[in-house]
Amino acid sequence: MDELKIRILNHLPDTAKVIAVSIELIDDLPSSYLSLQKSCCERFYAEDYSECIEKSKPLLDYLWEKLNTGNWKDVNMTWREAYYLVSILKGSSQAILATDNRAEEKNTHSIADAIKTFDMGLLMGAPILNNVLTKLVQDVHTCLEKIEVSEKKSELTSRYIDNDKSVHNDANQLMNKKLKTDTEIYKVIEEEIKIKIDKNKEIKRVSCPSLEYFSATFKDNGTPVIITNAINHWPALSTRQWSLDYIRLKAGFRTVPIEIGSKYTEDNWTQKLMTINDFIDKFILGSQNQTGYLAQHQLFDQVPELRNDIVIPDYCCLGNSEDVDINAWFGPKGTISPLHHDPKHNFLVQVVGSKYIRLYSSTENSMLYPHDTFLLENTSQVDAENPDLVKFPLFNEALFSEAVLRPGEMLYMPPKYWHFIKSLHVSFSVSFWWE
Ligand SMILES: O=C(O)CCC(=O)C(=O)O
Repeated sequence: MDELKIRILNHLPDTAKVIAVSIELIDDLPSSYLSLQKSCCERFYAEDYSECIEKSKPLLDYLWEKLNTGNWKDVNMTWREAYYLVSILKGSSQAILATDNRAEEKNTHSIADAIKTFDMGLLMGAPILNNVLTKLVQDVHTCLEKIEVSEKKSELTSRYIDNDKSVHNDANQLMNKKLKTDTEIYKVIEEEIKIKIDKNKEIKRVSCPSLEYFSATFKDNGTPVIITNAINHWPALSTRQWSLDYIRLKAGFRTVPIEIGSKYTEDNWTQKLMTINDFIDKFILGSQNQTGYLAQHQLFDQVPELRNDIVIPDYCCLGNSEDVDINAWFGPKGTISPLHHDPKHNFLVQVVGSKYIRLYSSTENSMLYPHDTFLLENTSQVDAENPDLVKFPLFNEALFSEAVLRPGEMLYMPPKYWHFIKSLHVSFSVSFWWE
């Protein structure tokens, strides 16, 4: 697999450039740190990868402390850039050693470890050197994909040779059937789980309106709407339909933040970093008694291959289309986003599974009891599913609209529109916030 080493080295600038960048990161870093960082760079370019990894550990530990002290927004950019740089060196060394058949350390480093190191650099660091980590991690993940696919093929072949038909009952295959983007199937399941939408309150659906019609009728009036037949061309819904297997293939070894707990307003709610494979195994296929949700994460900046499967809705050009925040929302049945509002226009696109949506206009504010703390002032204190009417007596008087959002549908929410959202199946949605 020298091929991977060549690809990695091709992405990286030469020694002198990296050392120069490393020396520029002088702000607020002690000289002992800087000399160790320089020596870590030198070991990398001397192809002494195991020594480079050894030297990277105290550097990353030191920076980790710095990054986790105080408020994230106040963290010194130099520390984040240094974290990014050392992650490049450590992750590249791990990947090279893991794929070098001659290296004695081969067995102690895995490609999955390298991907984790790169992702930590992407999540915690600040990009330098043309954001080279995104290219490195993509190449290394592709290399792992190839190994996985060939191992899976040989596993399947040997299972067929054993004449073991149980391969067809593989849990993933069952899940993939459930993830079919077939609206009829979802309607049946909704009936089974007794979701009854009051027709008088149902959010209006419009089939692929023109920009002018959408703008005049919905955007300018601050009226929510579900747009149908506008995104059928997305690869995620057509040529490269998203399924658990597909997501594992493209991003299974990537590390992402997972929200754990029934909702972010609960005291026991927390966040953990884990790979998408672990998240799927534990929280989607497994029987965890806690809910895990990959929520509001800029997954598509992290995994450009998945970004290629989606398209920014044309309607976003009514705002500044250069500045659209795209977030992934991937989780099991039963994830809840408590009643809250956001400052921007939003298209919430349903790719897999369906979600119950309930909306309130800001005219209802006084009956929705927003929290009075700064961090939660956009969130209602009321549990929309089981409101405590003694504490919040006006809640049931607030007017709302509701719907079940199905695959291929796109919900438009004007800025400051209150929304409560609950997934009815394993679900993957993509939101586009724009101004
Ligand atoms: O789908 C969800 O769970 C929440 C989505 C949301 O709150 C948003 O897009 O602003």
